[in-house]
Amino acid sequence: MKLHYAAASPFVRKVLVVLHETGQIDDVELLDCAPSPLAPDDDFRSKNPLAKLPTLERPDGPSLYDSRVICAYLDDRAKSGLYLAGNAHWDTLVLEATADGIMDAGIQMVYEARFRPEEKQWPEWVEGQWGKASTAINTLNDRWIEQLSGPLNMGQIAVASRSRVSQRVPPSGYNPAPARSSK
Ligand SMILES: N[C@@H](CCC(=O)N[C@@H](CS)C(=O)NCC(=O)O)C(=O)O
Repeated sequence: MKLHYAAASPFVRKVLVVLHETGQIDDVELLDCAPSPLAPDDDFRSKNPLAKLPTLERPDGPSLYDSRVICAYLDDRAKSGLYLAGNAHWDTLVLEATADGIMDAGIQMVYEARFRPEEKQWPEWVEGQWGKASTAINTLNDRWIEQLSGPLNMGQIAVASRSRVSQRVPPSGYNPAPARSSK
């Protein structure tokens, strides 16, 4: 398999952690990639019409894209049970979606500064993204802290993968609740 990746991408980091944790890292060739939302590469777009990382090429089927799809595929391929069963399954999915949402908000803020001309940047919109990220981080503290301990699951991997985003983006009015110990 071939993974289109960039080391700085938090979505790619999720996939890399799953590859390592499930013993599949040697099954994947890493292809360095730097997609731009303004100038997507045609060859890359033929593998993923959204031209986003991560994208996984498989020898036995069409490419997979979106980190959640790739992680679920790798979990199934290795039968590793990272998505848990019963009610815990839904908790894991919501936890992953919450962490992904924090990453999405972080990426939007990075792209606003990186790709939009300075005179067109919109501070209120950036504040709105910060609102999403900080509310979701507070929710991790308030609602999900118990799920962050115990045997490894996909929600934990997603939360761990997002942490660098919230460290990289300069906070503006960002005031999360202090982190609680997870026992
Ligand atoms: N929901 C997607 C988000 C992926 C994403 O936003 N990737 C960024 C890199 S961190 C990207 O490829 N951006 C290029 C673009 O937006 O055109 C996932 O979970 O894989």
